Amino acid sequence: DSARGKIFRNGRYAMFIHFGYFSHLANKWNGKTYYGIGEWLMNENMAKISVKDYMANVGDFNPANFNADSIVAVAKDAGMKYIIITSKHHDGFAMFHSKATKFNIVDATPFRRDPMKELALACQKAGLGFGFYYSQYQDWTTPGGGGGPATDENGKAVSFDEYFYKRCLPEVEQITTEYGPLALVWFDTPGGIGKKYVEKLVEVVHKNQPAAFVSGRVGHGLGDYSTLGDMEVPRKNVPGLWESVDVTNDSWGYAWYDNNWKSPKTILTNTLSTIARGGNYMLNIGPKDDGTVAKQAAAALRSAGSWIKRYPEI
Ligand code: FUL
Repeated sequence: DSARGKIFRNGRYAMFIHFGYFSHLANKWNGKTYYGIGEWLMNENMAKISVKDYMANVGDFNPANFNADSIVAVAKDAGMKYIIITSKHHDGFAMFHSKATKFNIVDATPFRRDPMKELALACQKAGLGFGFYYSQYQDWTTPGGGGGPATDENGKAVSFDEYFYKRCLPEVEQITTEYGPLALVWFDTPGGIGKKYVEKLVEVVHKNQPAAFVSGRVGHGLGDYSTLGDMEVPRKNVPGLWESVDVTNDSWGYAWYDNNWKSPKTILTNTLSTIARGGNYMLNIGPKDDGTVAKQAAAALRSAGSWIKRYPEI
């Protein structure tokens, strides 16, 4: 399909957004701050939060000031051409109105809105590409998911197969059919996932969204392009179709103390050198607990954008 990946191939510069229940926690749990990437807070290497405790407190998450149009305005002013946002990260919390679990932002929080729908529509309106991040293998709160509980609430063993067919696949069906046209689906950390599952995911995305790319991190070499290591901006040329994923500060998900902002000059240098080497540069923002974008990130992106936008052919 010649239309497939058009937005990726022409877009080159994108906004990555890590947004979730972890944005509310902001790398703090029970009054203690943890240092590391914020979306990993619950993990055993960080705050080691039990599934029960993690799920029990999700009702405190209320990003009431989330405004899709203002996020899209930052991306546009930055010169970015598409946005990829976390619909479900490793913590298993669905940031859309999932039909497969109640552990989702509409049913489990006072926010009650579907921010994925709002952002999809705002991108369409502004002429930006849009796509989803989806953690297909790791799911730390769903029984059977990678790194998740091995049994259900009744103590019955749950296999990865059950997690896949009851949770993962139905959700991938849902995000690829209910949110308009997608530029790509960004799967991540394939870990020990079996090839038959990856084949199924690729098939579903390509069937429902013929123009969408599937990220290389889907696993088993079945993606449409490759992604370098996290925050890896290459200093030499890289062959093939590839992207570099990077952060505006240090953490993907919001961490309250993280003020190590990249300067506009660094953003500009990274963008241009990545594009010049044939790659795409996807730069992350982690919206805050109230859903707003940190003003330092917005300012740096806009400042770099004032130069980038003078050269629309880049
Ligand atoms: C990683 C994930 O484990 C991180 O949390 C983050 O999403 C990054 C972009 O990919 O491998």
